This record gives sequence, C-alpha cells and structure tokens, in this order.
Amino acid sequence: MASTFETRIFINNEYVEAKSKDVFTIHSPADGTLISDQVHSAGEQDIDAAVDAAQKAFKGSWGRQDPIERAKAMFKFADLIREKAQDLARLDTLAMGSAISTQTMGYRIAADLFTYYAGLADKIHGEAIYPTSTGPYKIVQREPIGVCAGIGAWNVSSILFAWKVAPALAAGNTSIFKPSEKAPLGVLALGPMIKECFPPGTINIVNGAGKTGALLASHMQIRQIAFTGSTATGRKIQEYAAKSNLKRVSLELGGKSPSIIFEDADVDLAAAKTAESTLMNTGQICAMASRVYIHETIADDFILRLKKAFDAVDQRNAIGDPLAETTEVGPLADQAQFDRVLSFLEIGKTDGELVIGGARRGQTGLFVQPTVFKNVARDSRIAKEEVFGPVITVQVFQTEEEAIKLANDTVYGLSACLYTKSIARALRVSREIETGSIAINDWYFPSLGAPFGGVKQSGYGREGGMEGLNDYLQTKTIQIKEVAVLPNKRSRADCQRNQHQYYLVMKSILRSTFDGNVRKRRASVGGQLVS
Ligand code: TXE
Repeated sequence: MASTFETRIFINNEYVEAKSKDVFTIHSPADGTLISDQVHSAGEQDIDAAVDAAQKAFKGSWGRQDPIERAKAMFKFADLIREKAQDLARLDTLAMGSAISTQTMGYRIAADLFTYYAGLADKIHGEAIYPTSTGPYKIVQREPIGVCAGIGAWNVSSILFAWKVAPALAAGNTSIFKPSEKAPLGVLALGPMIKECFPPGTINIVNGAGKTGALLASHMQIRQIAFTGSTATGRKIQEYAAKSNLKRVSLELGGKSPSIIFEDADVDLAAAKTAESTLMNTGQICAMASRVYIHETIADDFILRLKKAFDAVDQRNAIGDPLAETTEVGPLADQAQFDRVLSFLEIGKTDGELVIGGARRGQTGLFVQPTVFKNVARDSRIAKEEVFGPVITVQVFQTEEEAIKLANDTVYGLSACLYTKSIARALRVSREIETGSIAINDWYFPSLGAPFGGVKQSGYGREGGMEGLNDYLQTKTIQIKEVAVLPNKRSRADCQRNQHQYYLVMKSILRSTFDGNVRKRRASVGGQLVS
C-alpha cells in the first residue's frame, strides 16, 4: 500500500528522514494488509537533534514567550485538532484497529486537553511567605523545567500525547513525544498544525520502538519524562533516569481494576457499565474494570444481564470493520497483543470456569469474543495480570470486609468501581480501596479537570487537572533580607559628601553646646574660666 500519510520524524517544525536509516512496519490488525513498511525510527543523532531544537525553543521563542501568547497558540492548536479529529483518528485506526468512533473521541479529548491547559498558561502564580520569627520574607516562584519527553502506549495515542504535551507547554517547557510504534501515524500527522501554531522546536515527534524510548529516558539534557505503558517498561524508564541525569519521572502503568457490586446495587446498571468498560477500545483501556467481585446473592442474575449486554452489541452489528462509523468494537492492536490475550483465555479455561466467549472471533483479523470467567483460582495469572483485552473474571463475596480485601489483593492501584445505592457505604469503602481513582455506580473515565494516575505498582504522578500542570513546574524560593534604604538613590561619592556634611553639622552643634556650657559655668563662678 502506498504511503498516503507521513512516516518521517518531525523535528524543529519540519519532517525529516531519520538519520538512523532505520524503518519499521505496521500491518492492519483488521485484515492483515500492509499499512507501511517505511515508518522512520529515530536513533541517537535524531534524538540529539530533537533535544537541540527543543532546548533552543525553551531558551527563546517558546520559553520566553509571554504566557498569554502561549495560551493563544495552544487554543489555536486545539481548534485545528478538533477540526481534523476524524482524519487523525483514521490513521490510528488503520494502524491499531480500534473503532474510528473511539479514536475520534480520543482526538476530541486531546483538543479539549489543549484548550484546558491553554486556559491555565497565564495563571501560573507563586506564593509569598511573610516574615515570621523563623525567617525572612520569601517568594516562591513556579518555573518551567526545560525540555520534557513523553512516551505513549498504543491504545489512545491522541490522549496520551495531549496529557504529556499540553501541560508541559502551558508551563513554558518544550516537548519531545514518542508515540508507540504500534500507533504513531495520527500524532505524526499533527506536524503541519504544530508548525502553524508554535515556534520551531516547541513540539517534536519521534517515532520508534523501545530503543528510541530508551534514548529519551537516558538523555542528559531531558529534564522530565512522562511514560504510559507496561509496569516492566516503567521500571526500565526509572532506571534509565537514575543512571543518566536523575530526570524527573512520572509513570502511568495500567492496572487490574476491581469492580465491587454490592447486594443493594442496580444490577442492570452494573451489567451495562461492566459491558461498556469491557468493550470500549476492545478492552485495551488501563482503567478497565477487569476483576468483578459480586455479592453471592446477585451473581447469576448479573452474569445473565452481562451476556445480554454483550449480545446486544453483536445484534446491532457493532463489532467488525474498525473504519466503519457504526462499529464500536474492533480487533486487538497487533499479533503480539492477540497472542497474549488468547494465551490468557487458555489460562482462564484451566484455572476457572468459562461462562461467556473464550475464543477468537471469525477467521479474518485479530478479533476476540468478549469473555467472562468465574471462580478463577486466586493465584491464577489471569486473576493477577493485566490482560488488556475484553476479558473479565467474576468472583463472589459475602461481606463488605471480604470484598475490600479481594479488591486490594493486587500489586496495581489505578482505579476501582463500586456499585451500591448506599452513599454511606460507597464513601466508607472508597476510603479503604487502594487506588488513585474510584467510580461509584459507573466505571472510571478520566476527565480534563481531575487528576488521574495510580498508586502501588500502577505508578506515580498525575495527568489532568492542576496536578497534571504541577508535574511540569518546579519551585524556586527567593529570600529577601530587609535593609535600611536611603530615601534617594545616591552614588558612593554623594554618600561620602553627605557623611562629611553630617560631620560638620554635628561638630558645630557640639561646639555651640560646649560654648554654651562654658558660658553658663563662667556665669556661675563669677566670670572665671574654670575648665
Ligand atoms: O507496552 P510497553 P506495550 C500494558 C498492557 C499491555 C502491555 C504491553 O498490559 O499488554 O502493557 O503493551 C515504549 N525504554 N499497557 O507493548 O512495551 C514503547 O515503544 C523506553 C498498559 O505497548 O510498555 C511504547 O511507546 N521506552 C497501558 C511504550 O514504551 C520503551 C497501555 C509502551 O510500551 C521501552 C498500554 C524501553 N526499554 C499497554 N520499551 C496503560 N497503562 O494504559 C518499550 N518502550
């Protein structure tokens, strides 16, 4: 297939061929056709060139720009992304198979993220700490960090790009973004829009796989790196940062999110929301609720309704060609992800009881059936590891304490769902759940103004909201000592002249005082000089 899209890398507002001469290949997961075998992969010299461009923009045209001008550029960029959302989405859908409706929503959210952070660009204030008994006056300035890098996973390149680049730019930093090698084309196509809105070097996009990512994470001039992907790669990123320049790191590493459905829940709602979270982006969403814990009295009813919800998607022909506008569920991202999910299906069949799905769907493309296992052994890999596909496990519980214990029995801590009609119970249980986000009577979906991120081995750092901006700012504290200030600005010579005049004045005062005293004493001793 001829290239009808950009495959080079984007540095200093120009598309350039990678000096590394390396290229990689992308096949359509929907039907196996070749999308491109000429996607350029950035090597060491290319990353150095991107860092140089970003450094110059940071020290000049972008970093020194008036914040209100930065905001205007970002607002304009947001509008351009919004206008072209579907065209950009098409490129990611071609590469990684997610439904075009889902990926279009991704670019609209990315546009909104730029709008949101543009609004904050001129509202970055510091604080003043007044003199107290423990110290002098201090001003705390919040400053940009420098050249920042972002590395994205493949599930929604658009949102991951905006989460990392928009707050970085609003804070006055410049950015280098590496989309996943499985879905680089949409973000790469932003080049002309970037050029229309920003000075050269402000945003640079470099393609490539792990080797390119490692170059970014190890670079001595990059001051901050934000990563979304697997826990295993997250550990490496942290290691590269530690071994290079101790750059700041933030990690979003997916999860194994629990969903607790209590006996007083609206079971229809719980089933509908669970189906939605399982099928959205074909289950390739980090916050997907993949471990369901349900009260034993409503488990059978829930599974029945869940099956109905999956069947309804099938009946309206919403699983299939990801480029069709009516499609809601496409194939998995690539052969490796497909093989990984199928291997989990086999594990589930051995370690649990298959109740829905359990196999590939059709013979063309990398489609799998939505799948549910119940009564899976607690230590089974399918109960512990992130599958990243439309696969869930269902386990029953009897008491609230038991449900909390089961939900927290994981190394991950990204998000959780609670289904109950009791707000008191929802808030009580929320306090006990070890995650960065919790949805009550819904599945968790990040929003612009709220921080999103994990605890435990789901990572650290937050994206979205003011917290997301703070990750791209560092404080500088300026101490001020109070000193006596002369009323007017005077030169040293002026001061010396003043000192001399002061001396003369004092001398004449002292002399007149002395003379006066002498006269007084003369008078008192009958005109005799006594001293
Ligand atoms: O992730 P990787 P993959 C999970 C999910 C999935 C698994 C693998 O469980 O099955 O991760 O997905 C770059 N130094 N999530 O293979 O390998 C890589 O090029 C620097 C959860 O995509 O971690 C890509 O850009 N960078 C998740 C990015 O890291 C490296 C979403 C992610 O790749 C690198 C996606 C290295 N050594 C997958 N090796 C979520 N949290 O949403 C790879 N990369």
